[in-house]
Amino acid sequence: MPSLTQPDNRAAGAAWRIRGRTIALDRPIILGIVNVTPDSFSDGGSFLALEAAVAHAGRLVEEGADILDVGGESTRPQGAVAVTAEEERRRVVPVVRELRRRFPEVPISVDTVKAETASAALGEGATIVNDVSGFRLDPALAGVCAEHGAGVILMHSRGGVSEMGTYTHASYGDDVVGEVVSELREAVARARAGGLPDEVIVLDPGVGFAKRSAHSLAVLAELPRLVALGFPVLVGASRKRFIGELTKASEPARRVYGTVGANVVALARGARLFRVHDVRPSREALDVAWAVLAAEGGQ
Ligand code: PMM
Repeated sequence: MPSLTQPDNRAAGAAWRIRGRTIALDRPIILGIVNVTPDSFSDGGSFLALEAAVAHAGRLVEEGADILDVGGESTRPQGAVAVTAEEERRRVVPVVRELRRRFPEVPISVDTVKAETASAALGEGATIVNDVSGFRLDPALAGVCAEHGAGVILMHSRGGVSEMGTYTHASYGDDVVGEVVSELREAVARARAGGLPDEVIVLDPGVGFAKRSAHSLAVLAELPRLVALGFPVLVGASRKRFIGELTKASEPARRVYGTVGANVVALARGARLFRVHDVRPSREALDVAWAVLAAEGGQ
């Protein structure tokens, strides 16, 4: 039975290099989610949407977010409609620009699968690209990230944007985690081929993406197998469907406690970055859990 805290993995990926700076992973790092999609802030691209997104981001920073993750294309199972690069840029770029101005110290990540959108956001001061396709969908994206010296989050998923949140490709053999790890190795190979150094790469098992609840639970339970690749690991369990299934909270906003539970166990299994909608609950829980884990072996 492996140790719950996996002390051997504690040192793995102790820092993450993103343009112009290094993020130390000697404590849990939280990415606060700023979704600028029509189902989040009414009309993406309008002044009101911009103001709402920036005000929301301000609350996330105040609650302890270390990084802001801005996305303009939904992958939600019930409403994922692929948007054009132009529409995505219209939603995301003004928000990135304004966040850079108002919170110059907070790194900004852009959640996109498209090189065009990434390039525009990186040009406005974003320093991280969060690609839920792990460089599968746009062959130009890795090169754009390399050009800008961006940090990258490579998430596991299967299929296109409109189906990756569904079960269309959720068929695995008897080792789900092995398949996820091996597909993420391929993502790392694509990153390297695009000219990215290993120090800028973070890996994410893609909870809920082409995964039924049992698959999501398996990747969280066996996270040390992903951590063993030597890259920092990010987990995005926040408000996901598997939490709703376990807690009977059908409304995503009511899945906060379940999210905290998933994040704490992921921390204990080696995750160091957490992408969440509700920052304060995870900030407090992860900081306390981290202090307990760090005291292991102490007096
Ligand atoms: N989940 C969503 C969107 N982007 N990015 C990463 N790296 N990991 C995730 O798990 C992830 C993501 C979908 O969730 P949302 O629509 O609730 O933001």
